[in-house]
Amino acid sequence: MRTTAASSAPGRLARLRLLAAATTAGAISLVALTACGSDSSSSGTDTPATPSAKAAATAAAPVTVKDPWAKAADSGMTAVFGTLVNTTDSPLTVVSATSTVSKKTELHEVADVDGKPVMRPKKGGFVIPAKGSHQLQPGADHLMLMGLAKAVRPGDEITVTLTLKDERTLRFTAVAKAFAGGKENYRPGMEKG
Ligand SMILES: [Cu+2]
Repeated sequence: MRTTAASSAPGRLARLRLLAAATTAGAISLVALTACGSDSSSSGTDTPATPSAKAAATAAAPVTVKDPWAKAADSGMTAVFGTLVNTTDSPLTVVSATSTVSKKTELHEVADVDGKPVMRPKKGGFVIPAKGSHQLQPGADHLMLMGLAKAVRPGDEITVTLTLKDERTLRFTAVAKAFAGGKENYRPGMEKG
């Protein structure tokens, strides 16, 4: 794979253009996310993270993440996207996540609530079908990084750890890029506190 990268500069340029086009398209869908899950944050259903108790059983998960990326953000929260690929003959479920830059990381979905797209925690987690994949993308399922410890700049590398239902874990790195349309309107004042 890596050997062709240096030899095809024109091809690379074309890919960059494609990427730019895709980003623009994605931006449009994200603009619609105006009511980002703020209604569910006060329900008290969040389970406290207690990963250390079971750390001894941790093993590498048979999952890879294709094309991971993060949205650059100055503060507050941001999202990580990519394609989760399951290499096994059984379905696998991602039940939780952590990142190196956020206090909290949630598995989010975008649901239609009264005709409006709304972000909220995904009940049951992300299910990756046997020998299949599950896509995380703007406007759909994504990893929500909440309570950023610092600004995420384009080019920054964010390490994300996913935990499966069977307690196996997967760590991957997402590189941040500017994503113009990704202003997620968690209403000011409701999130900080
Ligand atoms: Cu979200």
